[in-house]
Amino acid sequence: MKEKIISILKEHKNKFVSGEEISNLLGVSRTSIWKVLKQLKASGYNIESAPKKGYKLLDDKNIYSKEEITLLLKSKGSNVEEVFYFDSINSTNEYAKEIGRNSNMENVLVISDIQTDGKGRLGRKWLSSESSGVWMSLLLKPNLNPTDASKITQIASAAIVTAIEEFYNLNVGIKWPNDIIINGKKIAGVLTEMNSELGEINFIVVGIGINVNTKSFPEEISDIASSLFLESGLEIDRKKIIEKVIYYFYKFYNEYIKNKEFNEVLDINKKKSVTLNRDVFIIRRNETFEAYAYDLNRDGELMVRDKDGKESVVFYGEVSI
Ligand code: BT5
Repeated sequence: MKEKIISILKEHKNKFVSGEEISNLLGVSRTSIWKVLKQLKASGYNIESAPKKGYKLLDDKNIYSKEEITLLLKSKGSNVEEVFYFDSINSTNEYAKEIGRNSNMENVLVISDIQTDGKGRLGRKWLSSESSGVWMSLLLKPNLNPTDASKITQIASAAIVTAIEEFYNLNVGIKWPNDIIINGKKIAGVLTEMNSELGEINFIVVGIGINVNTKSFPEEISDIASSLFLESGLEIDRKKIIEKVIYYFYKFYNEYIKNKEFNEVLDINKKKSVTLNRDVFIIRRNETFEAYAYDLNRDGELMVRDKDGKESVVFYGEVSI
């Protein structure tokens, strides 16, 4: 109901629409409409009400809510079927995995204004306690081989870079495979987690964290982290970033799932790479070795050449530049 009332107010933007009209359009009593409007005002919507005239939506910028995000994604015809929104949650990836384990739902977006226990890879932390970033996870159930799951990370990285470059005049790089870098600092990261068995994927959760309007970082990461605001001086409604990232994610994802076409994503990952054409350190559980990273192969894996000229492919592990 909230969503429907917001849509009606948006259709009549800057014009009054009477309680009676809304009530006729939705087939519910004027009292229920009044109650919902009261809730909307309380959650930050700037709605003017005037006796005899009705209600007018003045400004809906910067409102971060389930209704706004659902409307935005629906109007753009994205594949997202359901949005779960939280003001605060431990980790959107954890919640999406929970849905994945307990339901048949897919193409679900879990989003939270803040995270109290955001996750990075290998048990690391993703700091997301400020409501200035985009912290979201998509639950997917692709018919893929588990060995192809790493491509989902690259699809997400390509989507983030493409989306950011639409809004900001910034040079965005990808540190293979999941770090998004501007001026040497990390502004976004991707965490892809998979639940699979016997060569089949049950579900994949791709978590995306983007520092959008963040003004400062805790000391532990202040040297390595930055935000789109700090790099550009531009403050932006986070919903715009969500819309574009989701749009490009599904554009690339559908191309890959339906047509097995991965070239555009690969091209972006290569073109934007800050890892290629240089010496890098490959860090694995028991060893660290230095090698020259010279290309990504067709599957997006990192191809390196060691000091003795021996070439190998890096599927996993940490790469330090
Ligand atoms: C990542 O891991 O970069 C994956 C980040 C994924 C975050 C999203 S937010 C929505 C979803 N829900 C979750 O719980 N997670 C996902 P990794 O490559 O391991 O990088 C982690 C490292 O980045 C940390 O050890 C810090 O050094 C650094 N870091 C932590 N918070 C950061 C931040 N906000 N901005 C930049 N760097 C950060």
